[in-house]
Amino acid sequence: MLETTLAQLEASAQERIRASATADELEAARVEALGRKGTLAQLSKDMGKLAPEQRAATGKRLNAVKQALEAALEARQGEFAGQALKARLDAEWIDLTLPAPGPRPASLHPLTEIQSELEDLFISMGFAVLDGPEVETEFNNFDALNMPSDHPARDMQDTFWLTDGHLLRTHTSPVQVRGMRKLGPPLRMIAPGRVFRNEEVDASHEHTFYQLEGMMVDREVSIAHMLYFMKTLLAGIFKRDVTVRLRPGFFPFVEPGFELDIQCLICGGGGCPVCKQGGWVELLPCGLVQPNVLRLSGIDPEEWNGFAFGLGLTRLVMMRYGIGDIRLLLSGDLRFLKQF
Ligand code: FA5
Repeated sequence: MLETTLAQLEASAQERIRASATADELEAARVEALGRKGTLAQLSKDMGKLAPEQRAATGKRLNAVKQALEAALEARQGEFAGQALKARLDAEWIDLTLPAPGPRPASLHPLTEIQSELEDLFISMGFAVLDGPEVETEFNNFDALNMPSDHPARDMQDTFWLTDGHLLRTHTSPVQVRGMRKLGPPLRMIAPGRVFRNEEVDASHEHTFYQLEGMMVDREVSIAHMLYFMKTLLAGIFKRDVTVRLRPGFFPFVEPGFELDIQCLICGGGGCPVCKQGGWVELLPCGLVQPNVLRLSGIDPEEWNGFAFGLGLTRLVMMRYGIGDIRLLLSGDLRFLKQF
């Protein structure tokens, strides 16, 4: 009786194993036949009811069925694994004889591109391009620009101080100081470069960004001269009319001082995260050089005067290309960079 059931069970389990089309179906067949609560387990329990002389023979037979089913399962699992491997190899197949795609065309980073356009423009107007160190002395970054240690204006630029008393320059203005001392008047210079501020980062503020300083020292320099150069700068970059506004601005190293803002080109002035919903972007602070600044760098303010400006180069790049988040510029993300 048990013998017949065992034979039927083996036949139907073998059939299920053969017929399983997926690894899941195969597993279900295994659980049904060989699982802890499966049919074979049930049969071994029933063996207890047999006469002792029958028990040994049936036990042997039961083991043989179990082994046969395990072997069939393993074989079928092997077939599935083989099929999966073949599918993967077919999908990953590469024709090594095809020609290589060749080097990707490279392009300049948009910051580098605009910086060199501005350098060319100012060189054509007789300006020297100066470079200064990113690690500066406190004196060049602040004191020589009419900001002694107790001056509240220092707080406007959150500073990364180094342990030896130096700092990461907070603006490119210390290169004015280096330029005045090295070249003396008359002087026309620009100084593009990286600056650092310990600031909260958002869509329009980075802790590391680029400025381009400009300075002219000569006899009888006026605000009209300053405006001429700044307008030329904007026309050179935007090559179209942009709406600007000039308002009073305070910087201890210029007097009078101005802020030149540009109507936001991301939103057209309607308000967005870049202009903090205000419609205007601070771009180009400027003014006539404060006489103390000239004096501190050995230039007689009775004889010479000048103007200076500090362009937010990173923001200018954002305006020119319509980049809605400053963080993209230094992200190194090729999907972003490939657009330029
Ligand atoms: C200055 O740094 C002055 N040295 C500029 C100056 C030079 C004024 C010469 C007068 C004469 P300000 O802190 O406003 O000023 O920064 C100048 C420009 O840098 C801003 O208008 C803005 O465009 C840009 N800027 C400032 N902070 C950030 C920042 N965290 N991320 C990106 N751009 C910034």
